[in-house]
Amino acid sequence: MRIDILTVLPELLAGPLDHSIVGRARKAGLVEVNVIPLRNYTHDRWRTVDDYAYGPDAGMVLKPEPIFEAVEALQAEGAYDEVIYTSPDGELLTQPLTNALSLKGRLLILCGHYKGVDHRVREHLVTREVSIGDYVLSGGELAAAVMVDAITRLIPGAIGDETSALTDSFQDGLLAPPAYTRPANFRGWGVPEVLVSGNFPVIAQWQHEQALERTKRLRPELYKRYERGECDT
Ligand code: 6GU
Repeated sequence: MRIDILTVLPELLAGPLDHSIVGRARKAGLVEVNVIPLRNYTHDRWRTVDDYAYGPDAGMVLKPEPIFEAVEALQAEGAYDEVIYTSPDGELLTQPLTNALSLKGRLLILCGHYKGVDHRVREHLVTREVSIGDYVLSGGELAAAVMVDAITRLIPGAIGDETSALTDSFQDGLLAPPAYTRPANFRGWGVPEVLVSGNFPVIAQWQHEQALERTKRLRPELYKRYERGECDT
């Protein structure tokens, strides 16, 4: 899988994509992630990527020319399955959407910035707009890092224990059960008896009950969807 990220702030993406599961998956060749500076596709001496918005509102808007030039140059190396624009207007990033994106071969993420991007980019280049939650970020870079992380961990081999991505919260529409490690007694606080029993079917049953209880209590709307069988991961 290949994910290209087109951005005016490549520095913001250096840290999160170089470590842990994403860093290792990149080194192992499971995913290719390229951070591409939008300014590489400008031709003036100031490397201008934005301009004043038409109309009365203050603020700068990303110009269409460098974005079209960049995307078209990149597309010449191979077509994208999706050209994603990060925006609070977009479809919410959920586990089902993440699962679907992880099955694609080639993605481009265009990071939104300032007051936004010239609308012709969204109409004629972008195939999908994605938001990571109902709040406003200063730019799409952190959202792009979130997307790449959520997608990469689903790629077979990215996580040491092959099955552990399947037991994530949300993967079955439920929150994850509590986890414990040693010591069995820490400051007088114990570990649930069942977990130290070694009886795996009983442990699995307990974990499922815990997942149900936690989801019902902490995320009632998620629980209702689960009960109705609506979790379409
Ligand atoms: Cl993807 N971009 C921006 N700028 N703000 C957001 C977002 C994305 N998702 C939530 N807020």
